[in-house]
Amino acid sequence: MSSSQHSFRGSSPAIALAQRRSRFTYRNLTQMASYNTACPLRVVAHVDLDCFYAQAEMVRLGVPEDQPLAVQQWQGLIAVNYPARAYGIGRMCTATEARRLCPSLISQHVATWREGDDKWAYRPDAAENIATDKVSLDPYRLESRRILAVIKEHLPSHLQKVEKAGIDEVFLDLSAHVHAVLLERFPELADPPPHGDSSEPLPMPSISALDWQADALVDLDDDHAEFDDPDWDDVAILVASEIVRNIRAAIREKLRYTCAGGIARNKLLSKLGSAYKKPNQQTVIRNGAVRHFLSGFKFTKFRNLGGKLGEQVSQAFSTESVQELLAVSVEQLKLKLGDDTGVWVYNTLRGIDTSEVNPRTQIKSMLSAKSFRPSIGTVDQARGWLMIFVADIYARLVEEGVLENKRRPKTINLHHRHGTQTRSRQSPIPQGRFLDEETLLGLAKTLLNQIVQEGHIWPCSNLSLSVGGFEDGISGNMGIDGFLLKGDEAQALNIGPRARVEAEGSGLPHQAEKRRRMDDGGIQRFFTKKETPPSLGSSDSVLRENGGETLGRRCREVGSDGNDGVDGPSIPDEGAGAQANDQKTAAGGHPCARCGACLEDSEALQSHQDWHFAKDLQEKERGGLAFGNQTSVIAASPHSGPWKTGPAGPKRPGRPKKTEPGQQKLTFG
Ligand code: TTP
Ligand code: CA
Ligand code: CA
Repeated sequence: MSSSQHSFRGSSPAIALAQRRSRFTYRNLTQMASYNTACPLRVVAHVDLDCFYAQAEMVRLGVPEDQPLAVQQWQGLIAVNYPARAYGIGRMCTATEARRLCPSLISQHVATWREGDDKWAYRPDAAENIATDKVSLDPYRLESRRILAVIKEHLPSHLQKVEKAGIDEVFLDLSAHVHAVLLERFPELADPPPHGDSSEPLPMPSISALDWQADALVDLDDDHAEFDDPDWDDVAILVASEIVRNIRAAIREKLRYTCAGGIARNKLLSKLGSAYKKPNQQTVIRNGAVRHFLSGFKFTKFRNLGGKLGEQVSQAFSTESVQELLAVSVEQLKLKLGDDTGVWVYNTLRGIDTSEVNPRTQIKSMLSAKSFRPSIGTVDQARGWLMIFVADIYARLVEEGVLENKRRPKTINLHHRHGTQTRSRQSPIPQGRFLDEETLLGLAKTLLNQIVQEGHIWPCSNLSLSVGGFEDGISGNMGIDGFLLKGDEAQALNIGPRARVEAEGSGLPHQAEKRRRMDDGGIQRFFTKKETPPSLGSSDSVLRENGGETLGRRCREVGSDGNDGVDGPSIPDEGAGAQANDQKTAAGGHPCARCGACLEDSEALQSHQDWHFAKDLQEKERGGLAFGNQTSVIAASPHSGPWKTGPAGPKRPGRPKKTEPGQQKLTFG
């Protein structure tokens, strides 16, 4: 990376430095290079786009930066830019309320698929056509990929560890990259340790002051002082901060997007950091500032502590405050929460998180669905929707590498609702030949015919199509050329028009972007954002499992905590959503017996229950997998790094075994 020695100033006299030793060892330095998650010099960044969909629309439409703009979905808002937030507009507002608050607001409706049309498009009348349209998030996915590509371009190819953690966010483990920069800038670090003993402390950094430039630098804890000489963890985080600043500048310059960054020693802290100062800023949390930084938070804002677990903890200890919970001993936590969870919570409150930044995010299944209001009543209508679902799913299969035969699904499911009755049919997807859009559509129609033959299936209030059982392709058996289909070849193989656009437009070989399994620490599988059941007015949904696109239904619809979007709104997770809805149930409405969500009317309740149904199907499909390894951290060991990992994951109370819920995302499009 480009050297910016100017960041380091005020070198201390070498003799004095030689006598002082770092808190870190040669072994710690080596651990950085291997992305050891227990390495005390680890550096992780989180980058999150500002008001992402809103920026995507601003860029697409060439809207001036100070123009208030919101992205509308039917009558609601799903993203609000910062100029519009200044008028008090947030995701809680309806489009009408928002225009009242700011008459000059541009309220751009998301693109939609339309019944009878085989492409998504931006349509001026989309908001009024909830019955015939289905939201398409493809434009944002495309931008998301371009942003990811810029990020990767700005990291050395052999030293990158990037996890796409949502449609507009990534985690970067910068440890190995920073390690390389440190060796370049401080050649003394390349010397062998005294006596060949890697547990020897490193020499102190040959600098005494760090120039943090304009970053939001979180104040140090009381027992640390700004005038203390920096140690290697500070220098590492400074270098990481430079890298992030460069990446943000590149995204800005090449694609015109602003984003926020958080730089710290792990995912937990870096994610809190990126949300700390928005828009267009980056926050650095040095190790010496962690306690101070965290003490001001409610722990329910922490990654993985927002849902049921957070709720359980706050009930058990009658507080949501990190500060207050710090007084609770690990024994007490274990007593109330179980051993693993207790230890995990104890560490999390102290900013300890050894979960991996994991570039592998393999999709397990994809679902495209629509609830009909009014219901549909003919086979032709249903077939029209199947075409849309297939186009929607196929576009994502292309992203997954289906054209290169890298990954493909094994099964296809159709789910149909008539009144209170739900039917579903599944069929295998023939393997051994190229999977195209027409094949999928043919299979979907066959499934529909099977349902139709049963009779008494109209009117239909919900249809959903899903593919699952993803498998890696057989590319290992053939030369790579056999699978990288160029535009013409794709055409010859009768790939649908949409897929061709994707294949050509985005440069297929680049699409070979690896989707890898996200096998983050077990706790994450429990507690990261889950899909939220659609509720009031939710008319269509796309269920994905990829640890990637994080697209929730608007909070207010499931009873949010009143988040107005100003401070980085969160998608309500299962727990929070259900809780809020429980409270609303008392006030009337149509409660869901499964999760307590309170729906506006019986139709909305039905759609919502369809969601549960589709979800259950998917769960069943994934069945066998159990919780993965869980990182539990508490003991310090000078040789294995300050933290050690253990195998068992915390048990989620009262829930059946579930696989990798951290990867499940629901897109209500
Ligand atoms: P976020 O990153 O949560 O929010 P944001 O990017 O709009 O704003 P911020 O500057 O605070 O980060 O979500 C990313 C995108 O995901 C958002 O632009 C729109 C979509 N989204 C929904 O569709 N529904 C939701 O409830 C949320 C939270 C996001
Ligand atoms: Ca964002
Ligand atoms: Ca985000």
